[in-house]
Amino acid sequence: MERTLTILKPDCVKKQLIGAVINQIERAGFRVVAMKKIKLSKETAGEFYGVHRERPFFGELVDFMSSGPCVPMILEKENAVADFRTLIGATDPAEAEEGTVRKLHADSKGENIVHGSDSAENAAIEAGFFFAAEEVVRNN
Ligand code: IDP
Repeated sequence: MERTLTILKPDCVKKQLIGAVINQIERAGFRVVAMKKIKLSKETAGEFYGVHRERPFFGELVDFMSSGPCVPMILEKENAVADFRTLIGATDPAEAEEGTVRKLHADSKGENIVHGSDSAENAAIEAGFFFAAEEVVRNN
């Protein structure tokens, strides 16, 4: 079993797609082992995306990620990191495969509905960013 960290981004919450996206995630075989709804400050959003600090879109990304509540979750599945990135599709919805979460719901490369960790190592770091050990509970 592997874990990945996702965030249902503020556009997902604003569009009232929390349920629809979690449904797609669960139907794809992922188990939700941790979940909460929070509103990130600009500072916290900048910290989470610190790796992109020098990129031209960093300010836009921080403004967007702190624009409203989001829903971080830890998901568990065999091959969770790679399978989740397949499920959500390319960063830019225009380039995402048909049927992927971003192709179905995202408006732009910036406002693209979901985050998905890019490695198991980063998944563990990102999980620790949002969740304390006692908030992570397997279904059975
Ligand atoms: P990923 O989320 O598909 O792994 P990354 O390249 O790691 O994509 O970028 C992180 C996030 O930064 C993206 O999901 C998106 O919200 C935002 N982002 C990436 N590239 C751009 C861009 O060119 N313009 C605006 N926002 C961007």
